[in-house]
Amino acid sequence: MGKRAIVHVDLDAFFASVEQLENPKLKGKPVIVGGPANRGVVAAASYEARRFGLKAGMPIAKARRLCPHGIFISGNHYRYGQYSSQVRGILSRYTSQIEPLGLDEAFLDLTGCQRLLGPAPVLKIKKQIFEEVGLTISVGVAPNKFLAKLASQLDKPDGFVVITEENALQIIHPLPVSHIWGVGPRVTEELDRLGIRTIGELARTPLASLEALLGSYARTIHDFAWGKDERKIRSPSLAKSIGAERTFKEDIERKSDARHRLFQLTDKVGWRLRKERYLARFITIKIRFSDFKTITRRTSLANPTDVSDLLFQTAWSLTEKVAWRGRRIRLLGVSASGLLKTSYFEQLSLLEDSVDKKRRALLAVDKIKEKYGRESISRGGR
Ligand code: TTP
Ligand code: MG
Repeated sequence: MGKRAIVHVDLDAFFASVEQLENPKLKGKPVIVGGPANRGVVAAASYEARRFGLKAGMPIAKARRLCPHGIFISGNHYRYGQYSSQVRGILSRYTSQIEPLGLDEAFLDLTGCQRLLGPAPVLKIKKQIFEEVGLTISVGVAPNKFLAKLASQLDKPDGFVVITEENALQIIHPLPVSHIWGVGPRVTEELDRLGIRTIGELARTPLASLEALLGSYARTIHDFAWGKDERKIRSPSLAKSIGAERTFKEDIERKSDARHRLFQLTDKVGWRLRKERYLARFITIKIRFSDFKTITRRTSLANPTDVSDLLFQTAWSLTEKVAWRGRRIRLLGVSASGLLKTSYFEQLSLLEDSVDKKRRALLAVDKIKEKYGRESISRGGR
């Protein structure tokens, strides 16, 4: 594999930073997000709170003891989802090769973007996220995913670390093994028993003795310890899109007809998204005029969604911006992209209540359609 430019970005104290951003009185104060909804543990602690020894996963009761003046907030997961999509929107200006990890982290593959290899573009990403969203991120740049993720953690918060093939071992070998992705407390302890504490010590341990301890996982972390990692950026959902288009028997002239047709198309796209269990982040419209001139316009949705009406509103406002009056439309198309698995959002209860109600009603209608055929319930355009 040739030299790659992998970037890992990770928002700083994400949930806590959002709370500080939305309530300036909390700036500079120890803010802890967590509580009952998070099984009574700390989900996020601001860097001010971390000075008291607080960290994610700690029981709230213990956190209160360590930091009695802390500000404890149960948090608003729906809002965090909105910030997350806003950040992803900015990242997608740089490449479509994005692999999100959870809400606040992502890998980007910027290989081949020669001008992107220097620090300038990464600083631009940081600047845009700070200026447009208001949050700070830490960034790691390296030839592979393992090193990039490790790099982003080295200078938090608001960090920026570049690891190259040349300096990789010098940087990682003195670090404790717990810096390796996937090495948790249990493995750390087992390695410690063998006298292996640093990544350098792990690298110099023969693979066979690690295999006796860790099985097939040994090779992966041994490779990591030598700075090796061939895994690719996986952005399957971004490559994928779900769309519907229609060429009309007679070209459309009237705005109300175009609106009605677009409504039917977004209804179909919404139905397919829900069936395949995706939420869309972007919507693209396609218009072909009677002279065969074709245009497409794309925009991001306010929030990831599979609700047909919301797809329609955005698609229609895009269509209205196109100067098509006086021209006749031969074909209309809508496609949804930037797809995210619905289950992820449901698990974290990231769907706004009112939207969630609408979705549940739609899902009930979908069920009837599945059973009795798509024509059993038809929705009229307004
Ligand atoms: P992290 O990136 O692990 O943590 P962080 O962003 O709060 O802090 P930093 O990256 O600066 O070290 O997780 C991102 C968000 O995910 C975090 O703000 C809250 C949430 N989260 C949980 O809900 N439960 C958890 O156990 C963890 C680790 C995170
Ligand atoms: Mg983070």
